[in-house]
Amino acid sequence: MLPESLRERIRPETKLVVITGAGISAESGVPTFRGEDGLWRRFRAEELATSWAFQRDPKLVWEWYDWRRGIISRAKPNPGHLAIAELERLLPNFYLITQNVDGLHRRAGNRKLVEIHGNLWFVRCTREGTVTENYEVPLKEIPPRCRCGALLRPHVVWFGESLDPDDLRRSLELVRNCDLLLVVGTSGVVQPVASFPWEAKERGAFVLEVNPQSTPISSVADLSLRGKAGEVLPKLVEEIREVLLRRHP
Ligand code: BV8
Repeated sequence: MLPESLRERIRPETKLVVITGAGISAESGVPTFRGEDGLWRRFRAEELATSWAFQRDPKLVWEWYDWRRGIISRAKPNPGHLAIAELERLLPNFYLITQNVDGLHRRAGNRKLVEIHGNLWFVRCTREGTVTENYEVPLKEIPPRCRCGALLRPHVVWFGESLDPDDLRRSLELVRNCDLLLVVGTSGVVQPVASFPWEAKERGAFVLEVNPQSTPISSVADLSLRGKAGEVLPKLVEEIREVLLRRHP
């Protein structure tokens, strides 16, 4: 499956960065954003995942998050998630940047990761800013409130909001210094993560895309594997393990 130009880059010290999007959770039954299943009622994510929508109708926004939390609470990490957890065990210089807020990478065993758009199992007080874990499904009270009485909001990055500066700085540093960038299940539309493959490529990284569809990232990718993450990634990991064993016993 892998060309020699990639196999020769696979060594024990290879700096591998993985970027994932909603596509990797599709086989776990979690709706993607832009797939035909991306709509909730008649709303697009960009309409609900904003501070404006929350100010206007916090009940509606929380009903959407409660719906998503319900689906994700019944979902399990799939072979795609498990393959990425295996890569973290195989390569010491591994890091995962996920746009997904579903927490499935953590449940699959990844620890060296940044959830760059947040995690919907964490809530934040809109007055005090305190962040707490909340696994209540369904939520008893919608919209939920902090003990101080103020509204709680999902601890995620909404459209129009800036990413956590430390997460952004760290992610850019990793992407700009990696040997291999593996991009899985993202449509490459949402900034600033969508520009990361170009950051890596400009600094000589090999960019490998896994996606059944072509995306803007396909134009900068050295190789695009057209298939589902849950089917392609386990084979990819097997091939990487074999190269490591054969060439670096
Ligand atoms: C910001 C958390 C500073 C919430 C999310 C420049 C130009 C235009 C607009 C902008 C710009 N710069 C900034 C913006 C605004 C905006 C943006 O990019 N808008 C887009 C829509 C154009 N960006 C922001 O607002 C960011 N903040 O830049 O702050 C600033 C602020 C204002 C103005 C300027 C600068 C914040 C972005 C973060 C938003 N929060 N999530 C929540 O989830 O509730 S984004 C959310 O949507 C997800 O986290 C994810 O990132 C994104 C969805 O994208 P994907 O994950 O790629 O999923 P998608 O459904 O699109 O695609 C799935 C793919 O999987 C497909 O390609 C499909 O083929 C594939 N697939 C399907 N099945 C499988 C598969 N692949 C493999 N296996 C399968 N089985």
